[in-house]
Parts: sequence; structure tokens; C-alpha cells
Amino acid sequence: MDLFGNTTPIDTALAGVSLLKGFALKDEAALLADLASVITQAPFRHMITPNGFAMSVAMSNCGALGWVTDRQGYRYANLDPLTQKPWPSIPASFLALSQAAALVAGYADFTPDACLVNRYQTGARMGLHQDKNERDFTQPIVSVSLGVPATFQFGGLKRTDKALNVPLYHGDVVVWGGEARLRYHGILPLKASTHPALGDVRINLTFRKAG
Ligand code: MD3
Ligand code: FE
Repeated sequence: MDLFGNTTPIDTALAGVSLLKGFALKDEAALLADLASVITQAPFRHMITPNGFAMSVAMSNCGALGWVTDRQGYRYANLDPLTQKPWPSIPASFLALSQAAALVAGYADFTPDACLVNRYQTGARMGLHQDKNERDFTQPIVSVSLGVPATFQFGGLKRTDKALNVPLYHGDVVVWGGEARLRYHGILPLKASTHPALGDVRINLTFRKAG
């Protein structure tokens, strides 16, 4: 019996998504060393949304462009507002991992110019949103999860569409392209937990071609 035509709900839910479980595990040591270097140069900070609230997620960036928010709005900026210096470049370990994941997902020429680094402490969350500050939505976004696991919410093209909950673990890499690229998504409040390498935090790297 085929209740849904040629397309099952699972197919529809996951169109454009490549979930590469544990894909980053082989690079853990290099990623963590390079992350420490990035954060030394561009420290984590809680940015302010246009409505005036501090985000519960602390953020930094590497790459030619960095995603920022303040009272003026959401945008990409080529200088770190905290230091007034360019963001650190994307480390070789980050770039190679993101390009290898994109290639597996069918994107042979992914050249990210922005890597947003998100740090979730216990209770930190990211409400449902779309990523729309990039120029070209045919370019995928590659995300790398490290540390404490989180529940990712994957919605539809409208904020009110029912969301699917997907757990993301240390080392998981996801490529979001095609029909998935403009879907609403978010992260539920982080549960208290400890990861052997990272302690009580979750780190997410998102690689984008923003400019
Ligand atoms: C699906 N970050 O930084 S990564 C973000 O875990 C963001 O920190 C979350 O959403 C995090 O904007 C989720 C997974 C992700 C990233 C971008 C997407 C999923 C996406 C863009 C479109 C669709
Ligand atoms: Fe997002």
C-alpha cells in the first residue's frame, strides 16, 4: 500500500540532507587543536539579536566572512567587531573536512568563505530559523557537531511546519543542500552532560559560501 504516492515521508523529510555519522572522528585531534587557535584569536562572545537579547549560544567565526548580529541586524562581516581585525583564516583541518563531506554529498567544488563556530553550554538553544544571509542558496551548508550531543529540530519551509527531531553526536557531519537548504531548523536546550574531549559543551561548526 502506498499512502504517499511515490515519495515516502522519510524521503521527503531528508531530501537534500546527507548525514555522515562519525565522519569527523578521524580528525578529532587536529580539529580541537585548530579550534583552540581560532578561539584564541577570535574569542567566543554572546552576540545581541536585533531585538536586543543576548543569544544563549556563544559564537565566533573563521574565514574571510563571519556571521554577526547586533541591534543593526544579521549579516556577514569581514572584521570581527570585538577585535576590529579580520577573522582568523579557516584552518586546513576544517577546510579539508568540510570539502570531503561536501564531495561525498555530491558537491565537488564547495569553497566555504565562512565558518561559524557555535558553543552551547547547558541550557543553550537556537530557536527555529532559516539561514538566509548567504548570497547563493544553491550552495550547501556543511555542519560538524563536536562534544555533548544535542537534539536538532528539522522543520519545513514555513515556521509552523511540524519539525522532526534528530539527535546529533560528537563527530557527526551533515551536508544540507537542495530542498533542505531553506528549511527551518533549530537546536533544543542542551541537556547537562560531559564529553571526554570537550567537557560540558557542544561545539558546532557550520561552513558556508556566504559571499
Ligand atoms: C539546515 N546551527 O548556525 S547546524 C546555525 O547546531 C545553525 O549550531 C545549528 O543552525 C547548530 O545557523 C544547526 C545544522 C544546520 C545548519 C544550517 C542549516 C542545519 C541547516 C541550513 C539549512 C538547513
Ligand atoms: Fe541555521
